[in-house]
Amino acid sequence: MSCTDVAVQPKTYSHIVLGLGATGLSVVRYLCARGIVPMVMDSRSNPPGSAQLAEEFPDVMLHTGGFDCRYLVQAQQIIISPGIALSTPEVRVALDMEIEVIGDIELFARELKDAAPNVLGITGSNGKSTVTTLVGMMAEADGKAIGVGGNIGTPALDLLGQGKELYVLELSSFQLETTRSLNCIAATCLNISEDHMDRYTDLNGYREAKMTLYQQTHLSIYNRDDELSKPFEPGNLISFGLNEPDGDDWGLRDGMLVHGDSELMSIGDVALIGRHNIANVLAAMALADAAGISKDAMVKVASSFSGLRHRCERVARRNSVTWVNDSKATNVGATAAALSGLEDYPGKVILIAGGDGKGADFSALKPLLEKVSTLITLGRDGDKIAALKDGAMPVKDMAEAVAKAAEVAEAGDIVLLSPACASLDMYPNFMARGDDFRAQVELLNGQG
Ligand code: UMA
Ligand code: ADP
Repeated sequence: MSCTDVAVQPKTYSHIVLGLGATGLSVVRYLCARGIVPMVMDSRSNPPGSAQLAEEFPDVMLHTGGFDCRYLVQAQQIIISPGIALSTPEVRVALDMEIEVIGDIELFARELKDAAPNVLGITGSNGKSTVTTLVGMMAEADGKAIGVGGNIGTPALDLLGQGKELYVLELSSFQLETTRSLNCIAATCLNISEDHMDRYTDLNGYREAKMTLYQQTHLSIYNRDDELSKPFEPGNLISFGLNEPDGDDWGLRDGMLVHGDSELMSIGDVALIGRHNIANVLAAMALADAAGISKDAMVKVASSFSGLRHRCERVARRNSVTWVNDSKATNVGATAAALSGLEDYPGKVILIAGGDGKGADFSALKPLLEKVSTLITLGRDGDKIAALKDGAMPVKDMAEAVAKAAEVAEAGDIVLLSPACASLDMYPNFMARGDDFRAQVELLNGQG
């Protein structure tokens, strides 16, 4: 059915949910609980939530294999999942007819509109999940009833109705494109580097989506080491950075993490590894402080939290070779951070990279690849990365990548999976890719 073929008038639905992944299901749950029975559409022929929908909501009609304009043009509100672009032709038709198109986070924000501000918002190109987790743990350590969700995994709407006093939301640029009513206590854009260039025409379009978060907060917390993270408009601003802070800012002085003049903890006591993670801890502390979380709770968490799985995670040490899973490095900035952290590493670095590059320009990796002794590439855009270094070795899958790495690695070396690409060309998600890496490394043990 094309968008111009709207002559046949079907039953109407006031609310249409576009997309039946985790977000779509959470939206259906939210609407049905309020007595609204929506229609659901997904462009895939067998979307992941279909069995669950049929079981939980047998009365909800599901249209698969495309978006049917006959229904869309009659809706009052379309709730779109983050994986669907607003530029999708059928969505454009609805937008041109001034039908409201919003995301799940906007519904969440409207639900809280009469409450005192109780949301902390986190966006940026890299570090969002680490900072979101840190803030969640800090709040918990301070005895607060906390809901942690958004892009990190649990859809925001699923956090409602559980008596939470504070919400910490990780927000992607896709989610922010369809959100305007958040009323955050504090929000941050951690950093900006190129990502999702298959959804945006350029870095500016991507950055603009992220910057909208600053219009929805009482306090904006930016990264003074990254000019692109700074809000377009002046306002109630503070910053974090890996240098001495001014006034009420967060930073480093004499080997200590500090807030203005007040010392918090020694850099050496931070359990996370890498300079980028010191920036993450400072950002988390700034957010936590804005929500009234005690400094004791912040320091306790920063001294003990050693990181999430699949982010520079050491998965094995075998014959004195260290194997590191950084499968969550789905863009150039994240792989650059991992490689920069290894600049002074005394052994050789063997890098496994490649996957779905999402339209990225990989050239920023070239200087950092000098530290890499062997570059092993795989996946759809592996060849583009291989072209950056003489002697790169393209392989067909993770098993071959790990076998090659084991062949060249010697005692004292490090093998790093940090793909600079999404995993979707080869795996359901980055976790499956990291798990495959770990499993292949474990298989080596059986081979002596
Ligand atoms: N899709 C279709 N047709 C549809 C609907 C979706 O092809 O009709 C595709 C999308 O293009 C995408 C996949 O299905 O490839 C999943 O999209 P979705 O919108 O259904 O995703 P959800 O399952 O609802 O999960 C989303 C976030 N995913 C995306 O934004 C792609 C999850 O973030 C998030 O945890 C979840 O909502 C709860 O808020 C994941 C992610 O990859 C971790 N995010 C991107 C990233 O971090 O880089 C932005
Ligand atoms: P996100 O949720 O934004 O993807 P994560 O905390 O999951 O962020 O980390 C994703 C990847 O980015 C990992 O490879 C991690 O090592 C790297 N990373 C984490 N924080 C930063 C940072 N501040 N700057 C650059 N890279 C980072």
